Amino acid sequence: MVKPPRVLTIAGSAAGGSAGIQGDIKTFQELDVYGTSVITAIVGRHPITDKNVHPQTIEAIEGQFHTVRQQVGIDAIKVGMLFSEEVIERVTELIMETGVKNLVVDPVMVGKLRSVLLRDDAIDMLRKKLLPQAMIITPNMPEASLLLDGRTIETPEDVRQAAIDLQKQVKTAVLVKGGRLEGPAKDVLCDGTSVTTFEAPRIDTDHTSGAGCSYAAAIAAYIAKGETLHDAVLKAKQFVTTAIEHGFTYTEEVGPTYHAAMRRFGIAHDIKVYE
Ligand code: PXL
Repeated sequence: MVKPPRVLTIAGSAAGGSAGIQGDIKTFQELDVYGTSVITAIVGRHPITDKNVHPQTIEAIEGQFHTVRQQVGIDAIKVGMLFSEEVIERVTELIMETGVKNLVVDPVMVGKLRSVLLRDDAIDMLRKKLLPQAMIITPNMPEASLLLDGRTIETPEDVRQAAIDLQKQVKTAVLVKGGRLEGPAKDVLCDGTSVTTFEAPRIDTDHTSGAGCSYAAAIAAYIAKGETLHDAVLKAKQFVTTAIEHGFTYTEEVGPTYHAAMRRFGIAHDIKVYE
């Protein structure tokens, strides 16, 4: 009997199917792990303010969490959108009760379509309560900047220094994603003993919606499958770079990455890895 490792995503529902719960579950399926979910909020289309974000009640979140624990069990967890202080606090307690150490936290704050995914007043709670519990956190450049009190992060050197300084602050491994750099997409992993850069070529596309979610989901999937943190990041970067390479759109808008790309076409680009 085949029993794939179990990976739980705790995140928002992204109706468009590219990001959040939907993007994570597609990623899990592609990587042959058993995906489960706790939906923290339901996000509609193009909200400029947070009016189109519908947070779920603590009761609804607890109910989903208990279902997953009792019916399935958990080998690894990926956390995405949490939205409020209250949800961060309760979700952190629920995670700690499980004793699961394979915890990937994507500190999502603002989506590509400018939806507010985390209230401003919740950043401190995230930083103090949840992030120190993680095995790895995966901020993009704007998120790393917010976590480092608004510091400017523009160059590859800034990205590297941000990874080092954030690791010292939260005392957990940090992957700062350089997707907004000019030139190659250099992501820097700092685990407290070494600093490693994972570099992919820049892909000329607008269709990257959900890339950050899928990257973190893929890291969680590979960790659940027994990979080291370093190899999980490398393989997840191969997965997401390939998904971006084959990104597409059905409309005039920013479109999704193609979650099935690596399975259908193989790895699109070599990832350079160096200290
Ligand atoms: O890509 C960030 C993100 C995460 N989670 C949810 C989202 C988005 C972007 O729109 O909607 C639920």
